[in-house]
Amino acid sequence: MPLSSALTICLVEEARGGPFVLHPPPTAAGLEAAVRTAAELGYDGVEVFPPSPSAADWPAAELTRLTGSHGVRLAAIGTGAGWVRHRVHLCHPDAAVRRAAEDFILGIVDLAGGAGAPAIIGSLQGSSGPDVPRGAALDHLAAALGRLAARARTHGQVLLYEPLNRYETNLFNRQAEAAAFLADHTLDDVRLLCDLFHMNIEEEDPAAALRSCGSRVGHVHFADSNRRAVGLGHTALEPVVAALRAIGYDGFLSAEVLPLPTPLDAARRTIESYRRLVAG
Ligand code: LER
Ligand code: MN
Repeated sequence: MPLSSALTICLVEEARGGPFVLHPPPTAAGLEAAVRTAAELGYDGVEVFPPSPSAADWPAAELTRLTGSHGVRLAAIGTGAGWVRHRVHLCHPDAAVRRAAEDFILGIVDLAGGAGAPAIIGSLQGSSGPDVPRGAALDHLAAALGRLAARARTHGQVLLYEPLNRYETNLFNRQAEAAAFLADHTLDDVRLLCDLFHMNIEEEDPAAALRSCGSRVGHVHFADSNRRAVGLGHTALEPVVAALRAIGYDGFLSAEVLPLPTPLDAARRTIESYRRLVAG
């Protein structure tokens, strides 16, 4: 199977400054325009960052129809709105808040699974802190990932867990350490989301890190060193693509980048770089 390209669509008003390419209003017309843009530029898929799992907040019920009618696949659905909007996460000292985070993710797992895609756990993983030391935080994380992956499995999906850079979490910043944690806890249906922006900060050698994680790699956020579109920073992408090919990765390279200099420029620049590096 070849690699595939994807473009991020953020429907969360509170995340307007975030690293997502298209930021349409959370309406059916807004979502349709964004999906159409991705399709017209030649993307294979879209990755959606919705405000919640609820169809009351955005046109969730339209997702399958819109992707189908524009001939793009749904690459994944993000859960970060649980953090951005509600400040819940999986390592919070309060069990009720941890539960709320898990319920939010379960809703997205069901939504994504119903649409044939995996859900992403990024910022909702949280961090350890004075009230939740590292050991306890990792116990919370492992338990939640186990329950969430079991739900994803009922949809025939894996769960995507994303190590983040040190400024966003203190749980796992490097891919191989996260892969070892998943293996130690026999979390076999949890795959790594390898974000090349975070990896540029944390890894000694991003390509080597990908090679060491092998089949644990489940999704890739395709970003340059400065979190701009690939081609607008200084990450060496050729070795990264070679590493993904070497491990047999056949998923998405999904552009989770800042919409700079404009959303359309970032989308165009990404697909040009993708064609040069992957398809060319
Ligand atoms: C989410 O995919 C991510 O990479 C985090 O940095 C949250 O923005
Ligand atoms: Mn990411």
